[in-house]
Amino acid sequence: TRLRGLAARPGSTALDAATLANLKKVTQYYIVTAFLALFIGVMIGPLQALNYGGVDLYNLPILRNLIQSYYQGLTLHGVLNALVFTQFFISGWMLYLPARELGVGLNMKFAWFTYWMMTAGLLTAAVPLLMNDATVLYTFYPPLEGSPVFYIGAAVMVAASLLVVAQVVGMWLRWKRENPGRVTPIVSFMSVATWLMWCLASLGLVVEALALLIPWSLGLTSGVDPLLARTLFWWTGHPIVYFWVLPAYISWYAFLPRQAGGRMISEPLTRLAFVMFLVFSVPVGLHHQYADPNVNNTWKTIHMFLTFLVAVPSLLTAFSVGASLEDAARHRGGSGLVGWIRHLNWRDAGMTAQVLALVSFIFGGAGGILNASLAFSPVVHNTAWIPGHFHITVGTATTLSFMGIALWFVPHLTGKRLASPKLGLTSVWLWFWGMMLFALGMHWQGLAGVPRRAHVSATAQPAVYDAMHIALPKLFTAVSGMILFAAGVAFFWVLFRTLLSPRVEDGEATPVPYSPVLSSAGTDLATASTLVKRTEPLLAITLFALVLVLIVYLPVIGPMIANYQAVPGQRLW
Ligand code: HAS
Ligand code: HEM
Ligand code: CU
Repeated sequence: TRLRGLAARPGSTALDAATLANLKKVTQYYIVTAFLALFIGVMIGPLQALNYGGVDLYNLPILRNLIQSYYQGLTLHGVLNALVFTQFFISGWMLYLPARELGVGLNMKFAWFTYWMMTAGLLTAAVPLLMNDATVLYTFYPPLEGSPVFYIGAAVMVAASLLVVAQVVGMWLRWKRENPGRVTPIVSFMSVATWLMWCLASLGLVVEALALLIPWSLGLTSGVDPLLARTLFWWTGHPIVYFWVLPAYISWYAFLPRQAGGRMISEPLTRLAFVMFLVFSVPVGLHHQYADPNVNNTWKTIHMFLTFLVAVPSLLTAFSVGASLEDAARHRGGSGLVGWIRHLNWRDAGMTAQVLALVSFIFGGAGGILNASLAFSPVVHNTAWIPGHFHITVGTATTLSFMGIALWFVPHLTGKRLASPKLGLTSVWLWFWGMMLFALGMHWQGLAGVPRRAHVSATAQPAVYDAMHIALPKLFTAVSGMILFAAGVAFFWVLFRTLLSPRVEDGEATPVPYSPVLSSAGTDLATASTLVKRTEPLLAITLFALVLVLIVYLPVIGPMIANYQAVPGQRLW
């Protein structure tokens, strides 16, 4: 009875069967599009790992016909994995969960329109990418210049994500009107907070695309100021990493405990963590620009301290989710200081994927805090260390969690049964070990001074790299690429076999795994704790966050506009 589900949540009215079926369909479209993008992106990754292992496959005739250069491949890899996979998965996931939990009617025509608009943006951007007409990497820093079609397609994709924000926030406001004085249920709270954060975060990119990149690439302006463009990019570019990881936090907090056999620790603490992300995610972008000239050091230092502050809600999460897992394992008979870990539900691939993602994130997060230090940054900036860092954050904490989630979410949405769960389990272990080895190799190479974004295996000066004594980390990186290739093949085999199998049951046979809660936020605001009351008004908190962002960004951006330097575009590859 302790593990009784919370399916009938207070204040919620179930969606009618037709709406639910339709909602599941549109969500399935989002999720499948996401994994198709990841599939292509993941097939390119090992070539890059081999490059950092000293093996150059870019001269192979088959590859030559498909991609023009290392950099076209790298652009496709970064865009498909980090921008397309994440955004489609998250849009489906964080539309479905609040719609389901709040149970207020939603406009399904609008939901489908948004999906098709996002897909149209994706296909538009894909054309120049595939034609080597937008080989500008996933950060599209000017003066690197791509086809206007790429920037327009990407802008349409982002605009579509803002329509999902409108849908979810609209749904929440409607729920609030129909349930005055109620505490927002926790999964919806986390989803709405994340979408509002994304709304604030996206402003930088929206301004960069509309005011700078699109007019410039259309030839309407003679050039673009690279510093201003980079600053607007990182306004969005840092918080986008929380937009990638918070949807996994939703699962770690609310669903993973039940999958592991335990309880969520505290709803009030979870609300605090998400409100901190809403407030502190955006005003930190300068930690990507410590090396940029003409940015006042005082502001760089302020962004550094705010970065340390935004690590706090992740630390809260570490202890809280850690406690959930320990609770689960002890309930299953575990004991000892660390011995309990063996008693987690390791036979379940979905749970295993997420616990391994968490383990990788201990290292990814610690590395992030190092990167943020103004003193340490010059050692690692623009080196192979950085891809090392983000493959155990977005590449594992996020991606392996989403892979694990898909193992129950796809059966839930489709009514199909998971094919080869054992192979699924193998694939998540391979991904974990592959990425840990990759991270070891890349961090190490970075410390030795190997640059990122470099076709090092084709260098005309191999002696430069030989002098770095990096034979071992190169070997690790090359081997990790092979392990990850195997992991990818195994995972996608399981996923596509599941998707292509016939529907055998009602998807509800695999329910949403809501965890029981140890310390609830309650249901009535009137009797709720101060923390719960103070965290409820998410719109007002967003407004406060906007003010903070303007305070730390206007003094940085103002002088850039005053000293605007129009630099003409370049195409390198
Ligand atoms: Fe980062 C660069 C700083 C988090 C992604 N980051 C990047 C880039 C990407 C990225 C893609 O300050 C490269 C951009 C480019 O192309 O140039 N990052 C941070 C900091 C954090 C951080 C302070 N990053 C992320 C996340 C990402 C991500 C999350 C994606 C999802 N990052 C930087 C900086 C740079 C940077 C600099 C620029 C570097 C440069 O020079 O260019 C923090 O948010 C991290 C906080 C996280 C923690 C970890 C908490 C641990 C948890 C796990 C607990 C485990 C449990 C398991 C419970 C403090 C929650 C228990 C185990 C059992 C077995 C039971
Ligand atoms: C870059 C390998 C999966 C996101 C890279 C680089 C390597 C690599 C070696 C560095 C290239 C360079 O700096 O020249 C792999 C392998 C993967 C994999 C072997 C697994 C099969 C992923 C996943 C994501 C991801 C799952 C995100 C969801 C990125 C991004 C870049 C990158 C954003 C930066 C691109 C740029 O610098 O423009 N990858 N990767 N990768 N990877 Fe991966
Ligand atoms: Cu950042």
